[in-house]
Amino acid sequence: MSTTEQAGRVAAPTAHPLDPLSAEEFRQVAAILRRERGVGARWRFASIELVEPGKDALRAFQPGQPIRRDAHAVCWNRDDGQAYRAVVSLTDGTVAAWEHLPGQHPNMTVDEWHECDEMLRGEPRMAEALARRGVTDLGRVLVDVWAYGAALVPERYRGLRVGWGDVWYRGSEHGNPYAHPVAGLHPIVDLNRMELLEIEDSADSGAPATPPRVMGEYLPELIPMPPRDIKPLSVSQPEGVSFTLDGTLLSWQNWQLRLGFNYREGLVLHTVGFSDSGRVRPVAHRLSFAEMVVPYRDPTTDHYRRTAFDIGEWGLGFMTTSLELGCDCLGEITYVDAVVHDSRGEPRTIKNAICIHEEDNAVLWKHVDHVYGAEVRRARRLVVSFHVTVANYEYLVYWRFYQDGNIECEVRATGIMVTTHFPDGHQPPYGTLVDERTYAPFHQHFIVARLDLDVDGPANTVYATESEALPVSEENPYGLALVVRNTPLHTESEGMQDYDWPTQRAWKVVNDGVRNGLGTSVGYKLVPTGCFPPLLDRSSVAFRRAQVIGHTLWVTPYREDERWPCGEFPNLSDHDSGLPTWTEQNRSIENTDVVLWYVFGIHHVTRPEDWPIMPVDAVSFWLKPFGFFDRNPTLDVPPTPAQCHD
Ligand SMILES: [Cu+2]
Repeated sequence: MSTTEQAGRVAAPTAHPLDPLSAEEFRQVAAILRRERGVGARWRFASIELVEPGKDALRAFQPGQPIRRDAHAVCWNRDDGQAYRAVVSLTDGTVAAWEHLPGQHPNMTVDEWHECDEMLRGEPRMAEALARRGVTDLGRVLVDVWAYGAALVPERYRGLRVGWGDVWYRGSEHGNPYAHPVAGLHPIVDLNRMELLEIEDSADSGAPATPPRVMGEYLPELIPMPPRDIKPLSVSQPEGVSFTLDGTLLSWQNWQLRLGFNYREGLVLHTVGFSDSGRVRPVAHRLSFAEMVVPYRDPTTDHYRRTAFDIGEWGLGFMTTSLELGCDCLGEITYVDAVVHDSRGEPRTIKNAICIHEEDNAVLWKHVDHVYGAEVRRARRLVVSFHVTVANYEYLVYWRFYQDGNIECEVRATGIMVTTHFPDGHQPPYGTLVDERTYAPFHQHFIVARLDLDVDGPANTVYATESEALPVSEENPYGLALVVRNTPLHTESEGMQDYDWPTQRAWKVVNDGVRNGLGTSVGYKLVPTGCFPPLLDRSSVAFRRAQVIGHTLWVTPYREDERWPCGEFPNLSDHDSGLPTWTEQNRSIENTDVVLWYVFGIHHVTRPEDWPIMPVDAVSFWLKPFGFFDRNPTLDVPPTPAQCHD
């Protein structure tokens, strides 16, 4: 990770144990495994990431101390399909642990996605199947390989590293690659031998013989209308920005946090704290996205296998794309590069992977005194963001820090929807008509945020907080009385919580050992927005693999190795071996180091307006101080400009 722009940063970055692996460290991990474990040319690296130091070690760390560096790696041998998990000591140059993972299929890799597309476009059987549909220009074809759920893999291919492909073609050289689906054509591929096993060709599936005429383009030169008029808008901070970045340590308006990055979660926020009267009070130990599950809700031939695990199968880090000034981020931007690796273990630098900037956010607070006039403060927020492209879809992730102690996490989805054609005279039951004889299947994007909060320290309890209207009684003759009930969640089974509209249920993470000046326990409230029910049969294959989506919130006691809510290897999985398995122990979650797993996202009932490219659909949730401070922490925000104060 390295900073590419100089705005607001300190000259010599200080090394820290949470710094992501460098390009050189990726190379070393691969070299050590080649040397010590015979990881050869027929192997692939699925993942390499830093072993993050434990909480005690982190607390004890002093700048300048020697730093131990270790990495986790998962790799597999393509010849026999066997996968291994390694702990590699970079400090000692040795393999500290090497574990066989029988029956496990590591995540998909970007290399496989490209190699599979390449291989299939040169496959004579594919060329024949396409020619039968009138597609002869293979240069315009894209085969998008997807991962499978185990239950849907044909019996004869069980145990293989199989993928299945969608076939698309561009209407012209620079046309949208996802504009034209090739209906009923799905290659099944052995990704280890990188060869075609068979083609599922249901040309008789009811899809129309003549493809519809669709307008699936978005490039200015390909759309049938002139661009509308718009004037320039500039953001200028003539005196520079108000944040500093020292290595990976980011400081702004009392906030302090550390940036991390890995192949799977992408951006990770570590040790988030708020400086209160000069003392940095912990709020969160680690914030990230641990899984994203995207079941398509269309049981027809072209879609019944479509349940993507964009984090567990593909990885937000691997899919992160470079950001461009003025396009992706506007204003005074500090970019941070990220380093990931390819399946050979070679480092790959993503330039401008993370964008850090400040934004004006309208009014923070205001009052007009009828005698003395108005007093106003402008709100400013710090935004740390990154963008990922997972084949046809884009996810834009924004962590926003506010002056009042609020943290907002917003995800925007954009990109190109999966579409499918249907014959004349039919109406699609499982999607919305978006173009001539073309519909976009309904689907859902469930995102699981892993929120390792440490509110003023690790000993926290989660309370469900619910509003209740009291019945009319002698004490409440007008029926106005409203009380708020705070119920501590004692065990993991109590920690499985669902959104509840009638009680406006939310959750407070409280440190009962720390009191504010008012004498109440300090806390942070998780405000559940952007959540929705799974609407999935509990016996379905999709639900079995992603049981985490069955609740809005799960709470577990912190365990270093519990990171992936649908299991470490959702690729070709049969069931969810993460949260449902851990929580079977029904451990205590009271007055301990808790981790919250918040499930939110987008219930995507597709619209004609989402086609051919989707204007962003944004969803967010909030972490808000609740008694963390004993008064409004923004009284000291200065009036800028000066006329905001009379
Ligand atoms: Cu969607």
